[in-house]
Amino acid sequence: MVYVYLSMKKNTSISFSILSLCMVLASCGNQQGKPQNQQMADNHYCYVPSDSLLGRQYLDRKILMSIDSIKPNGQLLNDTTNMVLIKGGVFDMGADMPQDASGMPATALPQPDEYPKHPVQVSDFYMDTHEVTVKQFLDFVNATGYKTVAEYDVDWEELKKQLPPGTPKPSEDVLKAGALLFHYAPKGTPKDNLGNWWSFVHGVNWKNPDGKHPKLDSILNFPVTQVSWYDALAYAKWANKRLPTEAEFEYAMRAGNNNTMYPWGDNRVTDIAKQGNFLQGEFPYENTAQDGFINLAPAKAFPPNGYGLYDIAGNVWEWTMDWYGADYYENLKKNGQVAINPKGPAETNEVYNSQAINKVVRGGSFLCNDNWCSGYRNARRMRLSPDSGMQHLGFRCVRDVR
Ligand SMILES: [Ca+2]
Ligand SMILES: [Ca+2]
Repeated sequence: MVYVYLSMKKNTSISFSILSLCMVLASCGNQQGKPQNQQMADNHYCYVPSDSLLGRQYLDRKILMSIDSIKPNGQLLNDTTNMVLIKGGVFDMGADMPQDASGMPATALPQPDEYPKHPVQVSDFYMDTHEVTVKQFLDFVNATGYKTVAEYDVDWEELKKQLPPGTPKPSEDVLKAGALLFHYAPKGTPKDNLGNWWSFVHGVNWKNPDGKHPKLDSILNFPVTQVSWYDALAYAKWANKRLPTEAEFEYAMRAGNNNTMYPWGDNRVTDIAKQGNFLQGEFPYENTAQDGFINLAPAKAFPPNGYGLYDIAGNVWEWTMDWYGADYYENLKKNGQVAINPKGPAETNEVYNSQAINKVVRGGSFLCNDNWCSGYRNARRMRLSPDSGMQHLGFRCVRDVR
């Protein structure tokens, strides 16, 4: 069983299950027993299954093999068009409290998994200046014939391996291909069940991200959504790039500003206008769209941060490479050294459900506001099962400097 997790309120997280495929990570070079900084310095990423895969027990070999078979686009091998070089450095990763938190709801402030703040060093890297668009993803699909996870019916033989023995097979209809769609809930609907505003809808995928079958030509400049972590990994391999680590994402989001709450500094999101595509109003009941967009915005519709990165806060959440570990920061901090290029824990770890298998997503979406997820905060962490596609989730890529 695969679970979707979105923590929403301080100390709370709500889950609901969807039926879909299983999960993977492709990170190489786990070196248990070495000092943290040495271990991190030696690590590197790869895309192919190997005996040294970090967290391999979570991996779906079939999907990984399919990704492995994708040939990188030769024309993109060294292409850094629409990428920005981010100079590496050391920063304090994790929770930032505002000088004045008066009137701010708990949901707008650091969550337990953002602590403790700890020193991290990242190396130089290139990062896409904007979220990967439908056009870019279309080019990838046209070149490779790749099919996203949401375009496959669920394989019951695979799925049942992850379920308690004796779990009955659901109806065929439930196992049909699809992804998660958001819908506003009537005012007063309890906020304790994600199923009140997220629904698994058959036929939804990256070409039909909102279930309304838009003409593909009309959404080419919008970020691609309804893509799983696998799909993002597959695109990255074709583009000769990779997904950012959680640390790289936060470092890039901060844009050199030390210990500020947001990419633009410390001004509250309610005090500023149009820093990103967020939600105005009360989630999940209404959205006044004062920023001009009730749902997705085209890529680059808002000003970039100090590193030239558009929509690094808001519009769509973005996949990172790392497994989610609720206690990962604590473990790094215990080590007492600067963590060099940390790449997440070897085992995914979720305090609310020990069965959860989650990758980190970052940056918030058009559904974030201070009364809900505040995902536009630099330190805000969110997580999701790697096989899930959602209407407010996409990705961007990075590339090592060689
Ligand atoms: Ca908006
Ligand atoms: Ca974003």
